[in-house]
Formats: sequence, structure tokens, C-alpha cells
Amino acid sequence: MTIPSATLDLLSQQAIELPSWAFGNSGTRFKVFGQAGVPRDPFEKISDAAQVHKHTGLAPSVALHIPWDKVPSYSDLRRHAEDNGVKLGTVNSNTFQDDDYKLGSVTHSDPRIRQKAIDHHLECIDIMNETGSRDLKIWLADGTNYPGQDDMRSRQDRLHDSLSAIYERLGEHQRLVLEYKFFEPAFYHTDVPDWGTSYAQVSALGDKAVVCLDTGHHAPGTNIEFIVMQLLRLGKLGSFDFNSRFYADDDLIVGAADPFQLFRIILEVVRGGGYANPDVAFMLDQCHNIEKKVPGQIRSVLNVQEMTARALLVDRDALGAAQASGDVLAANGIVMDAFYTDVRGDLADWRESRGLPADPMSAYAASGYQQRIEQERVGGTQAGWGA
Ligand code: PSV
Ligand code: MN
Ligand code: MN
Repeated sequence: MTIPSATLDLLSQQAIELPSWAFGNSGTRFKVFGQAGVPRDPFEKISDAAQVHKHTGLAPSVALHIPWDKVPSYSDLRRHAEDNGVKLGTVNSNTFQDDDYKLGSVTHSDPRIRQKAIDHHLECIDIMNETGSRDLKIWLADGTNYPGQDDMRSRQDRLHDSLSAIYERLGEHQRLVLEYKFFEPAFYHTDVPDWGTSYAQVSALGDKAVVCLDTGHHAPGTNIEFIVMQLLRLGKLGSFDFNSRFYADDDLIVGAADPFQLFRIILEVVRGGGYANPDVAFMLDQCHNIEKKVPGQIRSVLNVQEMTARALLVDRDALGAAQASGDVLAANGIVMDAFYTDVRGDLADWRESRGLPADPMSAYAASGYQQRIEQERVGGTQAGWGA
């Protein structure tokens, strides 16, 4: 076994939250592809997510998106999750699918619209109280398309005021997690475009406000692991939305486009004390438009586990010594040795030793679950995207 037992102990602490919206029909602005067997309601989304955890042991919680996952009784949904061996996690707000928000939501110049957006977040906090969720995740579509369209400075001030009203309502153990994204759907300016803006806004709120880093939300070539390092150093990295991108907000399977980038990111998480640390939540934010959804999520969490194992293999003492002596090639070699280590066989053996399938992808395929949902479920719902 290449992986030391201390590393396996660390790996057993890994928890990756799944997005409920990964299981519904999704697509692009060109086409939403319907798939057989997709969930018809939030309960079925949770059942599907539970399959990922059952086969991998890696995904013990599911994030909700309101209003996509609105149900008459959240305690029923919570019970359903627990009966299926998972928990309800982060609650994501949605201020991007309402005509009122065409020119902005919490940054809008009209106090009525701002209040509507604030009230939506307060409703999300009420839901969190019922689901037992800790995190309210806010991604805003707010921004402008044309220079002069609105006053960027006033929008920052209104953003602060609105977030303050939301923050005030948080319970003692709840958090406001502010996600940034450099463009889209606004193209000239975005009100929370980068980690610096998110950091400035959450710092002004207080200790219970932190930043969410979505790996797909940066300009090409951005050194994302540097941002990870800096946010951890500042104590403000609250969570990750993992996914892969080739061009834009692609939301493809994490580790698919650039496994080395994922490795480098996790390396900085480990270095900064953010691994197996409840204050830094690992989540997926993905859609499976052309591939099947449950196995798409299984592949995703396995990719994260694999790169985590490799990152944990870096010989930190040797690396520190090489860095201190200015041995550039030795230092780089230590990192690359870990990255090039094939851990898949070890992980399969280790999974089996813990009562999990050695190969979760084929175990899921053989389980009959996919065939069953494809037969039983008629008229599945859309994830909410790409309509
Ligand atoms: C929109 O860019 C987005 O993909 C954000 O990443 C959010 O986290 C996600 O939608 C769900 O609201
Ligand atoms: Mn995201
Ligand atoms: Mn996104």
C-alpha cells in the first residue's frame, strides 16, 4: 500500500456535499435535455443523492436550492434524508429567476425590490432552522451590462446594507456564505465579481460571514490555489463549490478538465489547515447535462477523493527542507511525485476494507437503481437551469 495509514485516517474524514440540482434535468441556454428517471420532487433528489453516499461513503449531505426545493414540510424532508442515511446541508437562495430582479436584487435601486430580495433570504433562514442547516449560500446575478447603467459604488453600499439585514437574522451557529463570480449573467460589471469583493463584504459583516470559492468562477489562467491560500490565511474561506470549466461557468465534473489544478487547490487546503475542518465545506456545484446524473456525481466525489489522497501524500518535511535550501527542482519534484502517484488501486482496497464497493461506478451500475428509477419515474423535473 502506497498510502500510509495516517493518510487513510484523514481520508475517512472527507465529506463532500452534493447539490440537489445535480439530479434534475439541466442543460444550457440552447437546450435542456430530458433524461429518464430524473426526480419528480425534492424527496426523490435526496433519494438519488443518498445513492452516491451509499456507494462511496463520501457524500453525507445534500444542499438545497430555494425555491427549487420548496416543500410543504421541511421536517418531512429532513426525516426522509435521515432515513436514507444523509443530512440536509447548505441552503442556496435564488434571486435570479424573477422579473423583478432584472436590474438587480439586493443591490437594486428600488427599496421595494431590495426588501423583496432580503425577505427571500430571511425565508431561507427560516427553512434552515427547520432543516438544521448551518450555511446560507448567496450567489447574486446582480450587475450591469452597460457603462453608466447604474452607479457601481451605490450598488456596493446597498449590497452591504442588504447583507447586513440578512446577517442580523442568522442564528448563533449559522453562517452567511457569499459566492463570487467574475461575469454572467451581467457582462459589464458584476456586483460580487471576485474574492476581494466577497472578502470585503463578508469582513464588514462579522465572524459568521465567509467566502465561497466556486472553482468555475474565475478568468482563464487564474491561480486559484493562491486565492485558497489567501482566504485560509485570512480565516475567511467558508466553502468550495467544486466543478470543472473549460471556458466559462461550465459546471462539468470536478477534476475532469484539469486534475492537476484540483490537486494544487487541495494541496493549499491541506497546507492552510482547511482539510477535514468543518469550517471549510467541500461542496459540488455541477450539472450533468449529457451524462447520467447519479453516476456523474459518484465519479465527481471519487475525483475529489483521489486528488485529496495525492495531495496528502506530499512529503511536507522534505518539501519544507527543499524550499528552505532554495532547491527549486527538488521542491517541485516532491510535489510532482505526489501528483503522479496512482492511488486508485489503494483506494479501491481501502474502500473494500470499510465495507464499501471497491469500484463504486460498477457497483452502482449493477445495483439496478438506475433501471428502477427509469421505469418508475415519469415526468421528472428540471434542475431549474437553462429553461
Ligand atoms: C451560477 O453561476 C451558479 O452556478 C452559482 O455557481 C451558484 O452556486 C449556482 O449557480 C447555484 O445557484
Ligand atoms: Mn457555485
Ligand atoms: Mn456557477
